[in-house]
Amino acid sequence: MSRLVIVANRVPDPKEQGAVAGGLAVALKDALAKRDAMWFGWSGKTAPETATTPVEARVGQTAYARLDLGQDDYRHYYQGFSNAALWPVLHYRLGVARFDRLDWIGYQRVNAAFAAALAPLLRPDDTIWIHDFHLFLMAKELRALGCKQRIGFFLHVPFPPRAVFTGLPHAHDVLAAMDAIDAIGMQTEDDAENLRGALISHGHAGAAMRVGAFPIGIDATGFANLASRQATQKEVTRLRDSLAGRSLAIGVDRLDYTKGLPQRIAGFGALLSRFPKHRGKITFLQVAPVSRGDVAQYRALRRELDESVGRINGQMAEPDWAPIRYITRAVARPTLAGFMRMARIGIVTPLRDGMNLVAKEFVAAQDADDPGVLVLSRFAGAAQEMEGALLVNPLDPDDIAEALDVAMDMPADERLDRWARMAAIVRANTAAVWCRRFLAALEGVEDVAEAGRAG
Ligand code: ADQ
Repeated sequence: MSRLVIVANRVPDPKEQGAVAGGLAVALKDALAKRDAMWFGWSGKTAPETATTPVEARVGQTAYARLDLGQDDYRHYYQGFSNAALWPVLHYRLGVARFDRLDWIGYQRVNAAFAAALAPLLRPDDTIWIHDFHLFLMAKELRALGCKQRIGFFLHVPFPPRAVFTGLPHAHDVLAAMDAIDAIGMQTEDDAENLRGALISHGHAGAAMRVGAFPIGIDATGFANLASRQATQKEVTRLRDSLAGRSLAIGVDRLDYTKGLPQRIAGFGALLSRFPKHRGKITFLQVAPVSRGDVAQYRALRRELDESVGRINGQMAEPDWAPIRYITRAVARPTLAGFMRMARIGIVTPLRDGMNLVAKEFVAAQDADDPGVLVLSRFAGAAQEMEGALLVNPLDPDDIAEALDVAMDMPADERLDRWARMAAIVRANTAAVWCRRFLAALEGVEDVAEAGRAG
């Protein structure tokens, strides 16, 4: 089998893989166990200048080639065009986006620099799989250097309707770069349709034919085992004891403005004010470690959340009960799995999300004898698959409050029925299945859109 070259913005240090194994590394684990592979991308470190030659390492049959980013490139490519322009636009948030010509120039420069550093390492029969919005232009740059290998691309985040996407300066250049890709994977059929529409209206009908939906999954069995093993661990026992028999609702997100945290907090507040019978009966634990703390929009969000959590706790708390527990530090993954299993309600209400793996993790973590209820945003990709969830409009705190009220009162047989439907999907469409389906489309099947629908 040919070698698989995985290209991602961020490639963790192979020596630390066990500890911080990123989501993508987990999703690709099965594929990488079976064939030669190379990871290529940013090391996560900065240097005065972007390196031209990557630092190489090898662990088993997997090679790693990682580059440090120069300060200027970090600022314009990563913080600028990727995080301040593309991230909000792709999540339908034109009003939050910040555009600067220097950011676009930096984005082009880094995509070209990555291609130039990767090209000499390639073998003629490699299969190249590029991940996510940081690297939209890289396939085109590789082609310009003469690379003939198959190139696939997967977008982990949503793709908005054309009218939103074209608010991005240089949207046309981003779309044109997709001509160089053999298979373009999206999380949902809606995202795939949006991208096809944008490509066709900009005269790239050929690329539109190669777009398909490949919803990502998790290692469901692994996560379920992790969660049940944790049931007797110290942190989990401490939390259980502290609840004193109250129901737990849990939210787990990076602290990001796409995750709908202010509306979620308001929705929980509305539950307590509109349905007072739940006061003192439920505790909401939100874990949201700070991310991208050096970007202004993220600092403002943090202040807003600090204030609204404080206000609701101040108004509603009793001497022996605070309605919201809010943690902005990271919590270890096994502990989170144990917390999820204990929760009566999982609250996953992003304003937009490509998939949202927390929704699937919450389902996988449940105890099959007494499962909890998932309250899920209709605007997360996961909503397409999780029809057993209580679907809500994440912008509407009253809708969230009403769903939480239903979840609190839901009889055991309905909980079980809804959960079983979701669990069957989470177990069937795992990370390994996702990976196999995308690679089959990239390496074999001619019609990517058809391969996407077949799944
Ligand atoms: P993210 O935006 O990072 O991913 P998500 O899908 O929820 O969002 O994945 C996050 C992962 O990190 C999950 O495995 C989760 O358990 C973990 N995580 C989240 N919050 C955490 C916390 N507080 N502490 C510890 N771990 C935490 C992007 C897209 C998503 C898409 C994924 C995968 O934005 O829509 O589902 O890629 O394609």
